[in-house]
Amino acid sequence: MTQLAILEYPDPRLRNQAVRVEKVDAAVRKLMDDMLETMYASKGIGLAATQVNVALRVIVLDVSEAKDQPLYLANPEILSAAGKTPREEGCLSVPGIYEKVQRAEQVVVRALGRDGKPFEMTAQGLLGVCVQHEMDHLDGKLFVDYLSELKRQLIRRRLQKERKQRAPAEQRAPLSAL
Ligand code: K2U
Ligand code: ZN
Repeated sequence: MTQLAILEYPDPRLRNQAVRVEKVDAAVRKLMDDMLETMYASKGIGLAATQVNVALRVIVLDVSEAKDQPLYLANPEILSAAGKTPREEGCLSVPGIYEKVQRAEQVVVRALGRDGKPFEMTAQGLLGVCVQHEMDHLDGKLFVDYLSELKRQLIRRRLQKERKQRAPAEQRAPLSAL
């Protein structure tokens, strides 16, 4: 398996619209496995293919404490949603930022599993929020889109400053140029 690079906001590729997979074949299964490895390594509980620059409707999740209950969803669709609940969210593509977002308390989801067979599941609580968060990614939507423009601007500036500080010395502008 391979760890994949996770795109960071405001990378425009995070806005790509993912397309349905035609078949859960060996290539899609490898993508699912690589996404899961990447998610665990990044201490996440969900990951969408658009976050690793693959515009396919594939998400992986694992909200278990022991990190041993992975879920693989291809072409996920929300069949029904009920209730409303605010919860603080984070995102591996918006590191270090946590903000409250209002989402449905419970969703019924239909998808293809890693075996290519269709299944349905009812997701609530953290799993329900995570499924909705990941499905937004497949439509190029980020949780920061639910915040005010001012907050988004502040987040963009903070992340760009942190990226500059993280950049290796050879990529930083020489002091004489500052
Ligand atoms: O999409 C992602 O970047 C994965 C998120 C999924 C998520 C977002 C909001 C609420 C729950 C899950 C990451 O897992 S963010 C890190 C994280 C980890 C545990 C709980 C909440 C957030
Ligand atoms: Zn996210």
